[in-house]
Amino acid sequence: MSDIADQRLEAMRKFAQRSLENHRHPHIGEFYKRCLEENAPVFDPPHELTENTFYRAPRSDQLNIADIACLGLPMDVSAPYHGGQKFAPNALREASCTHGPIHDRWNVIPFDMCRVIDYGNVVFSRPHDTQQTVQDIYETICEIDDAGVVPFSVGGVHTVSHPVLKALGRKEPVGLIHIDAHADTMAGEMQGEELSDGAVFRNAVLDSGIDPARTVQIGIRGFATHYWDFSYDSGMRVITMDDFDEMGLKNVLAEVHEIIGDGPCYLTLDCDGIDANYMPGTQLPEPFGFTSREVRNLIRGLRGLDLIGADIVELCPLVDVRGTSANLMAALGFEILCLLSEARAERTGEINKTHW
Ligand SMILES: [Mn+2]
Repeated sequence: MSDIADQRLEAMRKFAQRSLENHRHPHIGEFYKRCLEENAPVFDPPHELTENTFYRAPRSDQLNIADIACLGLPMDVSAPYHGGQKFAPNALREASCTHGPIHDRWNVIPFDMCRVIDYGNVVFSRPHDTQQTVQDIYETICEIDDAGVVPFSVGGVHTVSHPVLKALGRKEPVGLIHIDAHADTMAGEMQGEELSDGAVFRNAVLDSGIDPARTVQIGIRGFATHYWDFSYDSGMRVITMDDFDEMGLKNVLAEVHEIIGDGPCYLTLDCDGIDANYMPGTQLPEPFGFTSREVRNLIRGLRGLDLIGADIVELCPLVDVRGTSANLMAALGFEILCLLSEARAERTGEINKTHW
């Protein structure tokens, strides 16, 4: 072999020895070293995990030493078609172990910006009682918010977002980015229930949780569109799936940023906003929706907004197909965790590391 070839091979051998501690992005190397020191499981292969938590965050109920609380809201009542959404938090914990801890485009590490915890699942006092379950969620989110902690909730049916927003909007109604096939603003009762997953955002407006003038609903389509007069009457911006196709992502994002502005806002992601073929695991899968990349890029485009909380709802593992829906939601959930971490760091000027 020639000298030059030898030298090249020698260089390749050196590259091949580079370990994660010595990553070409120094902050990744530092994070990896810290995880080794703290026995943090975030780089462990999934088959070695004995306990699943959201994105392998430490399990804790100590809000006084947390910045972001990931929690399960396993609400299974008030949906029109079928239940099973209560299994979503645990399915998402399991699916989340192959997502993160480093954002693959921005190299952002939420655990290096915020103290992230898995706060567990809320235990409902009367799980078949819609009113009481909504009240239990409201009280839990008030506690989290009073502690200055950002809630990242995994439902449950979409009904959970109403008490969350009622709690977060206590001082002032917040802005809302709502990704969904359905606007969920229907008037009156659904199957005898005012607090249904079809009326979440009407109820959130009436309880001063959200400001309709700072609300954008994106991806709206399908069989129930005649129910959404309240969205238009109250001044929400409804961007249907057809609008999205005609406007394109760039223009949609420009409008979202203009409507939401600098004020506090919340992101709610109903998984049926995503096309039924990418998202079979939900109660009302809707065709003609977002592809997985479209919805990811839409969420990424929310970077810079002052997000004070978020949720993922309506995942139903009982009708999922080989875990594809849970896997996609877990991937999108990590995108959201990155946004929440950046927004909190920016808002407070604080950088706190998660410790295991
Ligand atoms: Mn919904």
